[in-house]
Amino acid sequence: MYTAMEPTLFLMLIAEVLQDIGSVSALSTTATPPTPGLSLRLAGTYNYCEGRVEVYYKGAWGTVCGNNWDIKDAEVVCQQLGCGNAVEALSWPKFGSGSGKIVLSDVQCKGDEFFLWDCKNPGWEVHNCNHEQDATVLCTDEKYKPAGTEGDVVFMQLVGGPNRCAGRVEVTFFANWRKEVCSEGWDIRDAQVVCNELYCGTALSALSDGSFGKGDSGPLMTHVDCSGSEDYLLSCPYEYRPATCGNYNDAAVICSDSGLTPTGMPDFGSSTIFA
Ligand SMILES: [Ca+2]
Ligand SMILES: [Ca+2]
Repeated sequence: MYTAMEPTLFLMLIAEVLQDIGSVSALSTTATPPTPGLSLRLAGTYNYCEGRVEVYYKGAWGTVCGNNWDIKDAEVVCQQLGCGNAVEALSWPKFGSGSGKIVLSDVQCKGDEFFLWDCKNPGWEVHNCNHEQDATVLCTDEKYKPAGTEGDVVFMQLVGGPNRCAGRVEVTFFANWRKEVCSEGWDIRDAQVVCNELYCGTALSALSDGSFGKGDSGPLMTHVDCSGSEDYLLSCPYEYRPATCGNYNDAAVICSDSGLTPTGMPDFGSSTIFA
């Protein structure tokens, strides 16, 4: 059945498709955002992308039982962590057993979920397992573990600029290697929250023209919609887009404490120079 579509709706759909051309997986824009309080890591090795699967749940790290653990489950883990593809899914703790609670078991991923806990499973802490069955994953990538990360810790910085108060916005959400913020809907109110959060004064400009370069991690956030009074950028409404920014540049900010003018030129303080 094909009913007449509103012309405007049709044009919007075309625009959306055109915008996403060039990045196949960018069509998956309906992903649920990272859940505060939940996190994922691979433990027991130096490598962020290889180890015993651990989930941060109710304020503590727990393990995942290897019952029915397979390569599709491992694929979701690797993708969620930004670690490439799954190489191996093990139902035993090759890199050592975990301790603490076993928080997930009998995980049945289709393989395209964005978060391990979105895969079908019997429920939190429902299992009949011990730590000799700790699920373990090896991914294609090799990365050193980020320092000082636990739970849903978020770290934000401005990169590519002359100092810490101007640059491309980079947000690190633990258990998600992606850091970029797409400039779709990026405006001065969003920039103000960034400047506040970094103690950099007032926002002089919200840049969406590719100033300060481009990151290569892939985006964490897009369509950021701050009112300007939020304390943290992640307190603002936003959409989670794990694939790409499409044709959008990375969001960037110039705060007053950077010493730059709103256009990015150094501010020599014209009134004193020409006095
Ligand atoms: Ca499975
Ligand atoms: Ca906005």
